[in-house]
Amino acid sequence: MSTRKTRIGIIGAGPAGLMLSHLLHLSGIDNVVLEARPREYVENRIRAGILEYEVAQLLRETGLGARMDAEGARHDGTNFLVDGVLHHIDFQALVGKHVMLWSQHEVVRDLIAARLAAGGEIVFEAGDVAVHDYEAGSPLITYTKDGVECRLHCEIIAGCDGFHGICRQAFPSGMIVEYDRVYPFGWLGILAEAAPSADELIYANHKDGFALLSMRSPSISRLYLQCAPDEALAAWPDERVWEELARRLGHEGFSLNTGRIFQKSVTAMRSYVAEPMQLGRLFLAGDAAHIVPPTGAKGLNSAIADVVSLHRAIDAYMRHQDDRGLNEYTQRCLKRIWQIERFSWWMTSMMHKFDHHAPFDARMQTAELNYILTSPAGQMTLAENYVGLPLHEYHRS
Ligand code: RFL
Ligand code: PHB
Repeated sequence: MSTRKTRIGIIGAGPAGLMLSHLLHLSGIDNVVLEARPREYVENRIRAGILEYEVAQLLRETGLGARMDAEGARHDGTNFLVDGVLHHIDFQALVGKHVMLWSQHEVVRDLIAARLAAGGEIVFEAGDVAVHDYEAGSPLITYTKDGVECRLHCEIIAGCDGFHGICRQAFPSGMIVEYDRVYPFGWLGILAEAAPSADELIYANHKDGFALLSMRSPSISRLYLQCAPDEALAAWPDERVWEELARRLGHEGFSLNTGRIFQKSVTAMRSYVAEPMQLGRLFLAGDAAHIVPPTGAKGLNSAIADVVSLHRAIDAYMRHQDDRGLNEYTQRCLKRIWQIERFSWWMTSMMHKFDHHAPFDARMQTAELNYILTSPAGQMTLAENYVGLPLHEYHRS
């Protein structure tokens, strides 16, 4: 049995947990991260690809921007393909901001490297992680490492353990209200050794279903197709994937670059929010508290927004015994999160094929798209949300 102490115990080494650990370290606040998976797994988990303007700024300001600026790509706009016609949305012209294309696993790699270089502690392959006594004010985390039982005493527990983690589930039933929407489709995603076929992303609304062209580097494409939520990968040999992508993304002057597919997976889509995000000294952040469908590219970004808020609250408490930020954490985060939920739901509703749509609903979707793509006000709404709502505005008291 090993017993020790830290100030903040963080569960989960995804973007939320690692960024919180990094921000706390920069404020001189001792913390330990417990992660169920091995380091190699966490560093190679392929997920999101777009960073909001202020999230990219935050990485730079906290010493994590060098590789992103050297190897990532700045995107000043994006494209919508509707009825075979390409519409360009110029973020820079509309709202004076851009986004960065930089993979989540690269952000995670840089965060892990920075924490370890600074002497930070991340316990990978921590087993049977459980939280105790957080309502009483003297929190304890128990776990096992290499067969040894460990006890970590702390002042605050940050539950950054994703949607399937244990922290949200530790809330007694009746203490949490869940808001949930499951969509009747998923995304089949591939990574391929193929130069991107466009400079910026293409979001396609096609009569046979949504498609998205994205990328990871000048030689790697990331592409998605709307499919059934439980689609069998066996039904999608590589040739079928390329044919379908070429059809749904096709437009004048476009040709789809193809290459070896080295990753293929299906992701189901849901919107989910748990309220509240705090119970006593246990705070939830990121996917542990909320999920969005990926259409708005917001999952990773909203995980970072939560921990920016949590870090500020912890910092004020540790420095000045000011616990207002901690007490108002749920309320401050949820204000922004529901904006993100709305945008992600709206993008998803506007871009996908809904089999149950009555002809009236289908016309409404077309009208919505026509408005957004032809009205400067509509385009500005899209651009403002896509580049990211301010990280701090929603955190003012
Ligand atoms: P994460 O990244 O899930 O990290 C949680 C970490 O907690 C660990 N963990 C535990 N550790 C200790 N004890 C336990 N009992 C634990 N249980 C879990 C996990 O191993 C993991 O390391 O949550 P975080 O930090 O909140 O970050 C959120 C983002 O990862 C997420 O919102 C996005 O990646 C969502 N998402 C996407 N978002 C986008 O914006 N664009 C995308 O293209 C996109 N693709 C995706 C995605 C999420 C996916 N998931 C969750 C299946 C594709 C996939 C497949
Ligand atoms: C991605 O590159 O994986 C990506 C980009 C934009 C999205 C979703 C996923 O909206």
